[in-house]
Amino acid sequence: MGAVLFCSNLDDPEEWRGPLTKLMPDLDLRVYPNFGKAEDIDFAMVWRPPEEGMDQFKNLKAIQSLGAGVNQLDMSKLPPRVAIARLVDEVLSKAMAEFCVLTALRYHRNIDVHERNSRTKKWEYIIPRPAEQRTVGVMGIGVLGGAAARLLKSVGFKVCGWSRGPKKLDGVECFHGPDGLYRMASKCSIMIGLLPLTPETQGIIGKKLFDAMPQGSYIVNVGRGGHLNEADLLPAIQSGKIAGATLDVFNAEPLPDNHPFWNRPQILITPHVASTGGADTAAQLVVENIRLARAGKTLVNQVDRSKGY
Ligand code: NDP
Ligand code: OXD
Repeated sequence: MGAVLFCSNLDDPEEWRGPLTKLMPDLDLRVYPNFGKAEDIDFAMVWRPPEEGMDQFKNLKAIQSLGAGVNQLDMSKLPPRVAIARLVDEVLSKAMAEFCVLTALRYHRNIDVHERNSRTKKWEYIIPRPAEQRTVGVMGIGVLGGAAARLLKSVGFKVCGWSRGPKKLDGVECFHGPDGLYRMASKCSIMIGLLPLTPETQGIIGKKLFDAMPQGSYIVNVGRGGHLNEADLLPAIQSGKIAGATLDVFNAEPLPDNHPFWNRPQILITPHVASTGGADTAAQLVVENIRLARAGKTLVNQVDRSKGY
């Protein structure tokens, strides 16, 4: 039987070993870079592949991403025989939905303004509006965006969602396709980016989107840094078109000290913490995928490599 490689600069393999071996007692888990013979490896759990790539693993059948996103795997460098699966986990979905509601409510209830005012002893009464008068847009209504849209709805917001193909979500006004985004944007004063990063979605949060939104709107990007056209954000904030942005993901992480986004009162930076999965709950999926890969079957949550997500 083959061995499973664990390769991540972010995740602790020992947190996974217990839950995995409970479900698969004969699991041979090897942690990069101490994986022994490369030809033993037939399955890999990976956040970011090693610098030298995955070519040395000639018997690799499948990669289980340690994240919901897979862009960091650079699929173009992986042979077609290697199947890829995304991590889908209820803990991850719940945490992401919480983060989206938290950031939407922070803007909706003007907490960002009160935070700034409290630093300068400014007593400014801003009349709170009911959530029902606010429309929040979610770009990407898959597993995570769908969970976020449902929780936003339960708080009382009007919710719109955007996807690649047509979709129905209870109580959510759904849009799809390139034109659909800008039709949706005209209704939304808070926009949450929860897309996978692909050539089609690169730079999609930029001037064209900001221009389509109402004056004084808010942006929340929790997808990937590459979705934001960074050069477009500061002028949009300067002009007041965008009143605030919460950014959790960046092209370069950690965000470099000299990056112009630091120290902007209208930008809240969080260090890629919108959501994380739990090894305890996700181990079930990983073990199922190890078994499926070894049996030559399609994985659960297998990525469509032609779509890139
Ligand atoms: P899914 O694959 O379940 O959903 C993706 C959604 O995006 C789908 O609705 C899909 O449309 C839509 N989409 C993809 N391409 C396009 C396009 N070109 N135009 C319009 N819609 C598009 O992904 P998840 O919800 O599980 O995850 C989304 C992303 O969240 C991940 O890829 C990752 O980058 C990010 N993430 C961030 C985390 C953080 O902590 N900040 C944590 C976890 C994930 P359709 O339904 O038609 O296919
Ligand atoms: C993920 C992430 O993709 O944490 O899961 O960003």
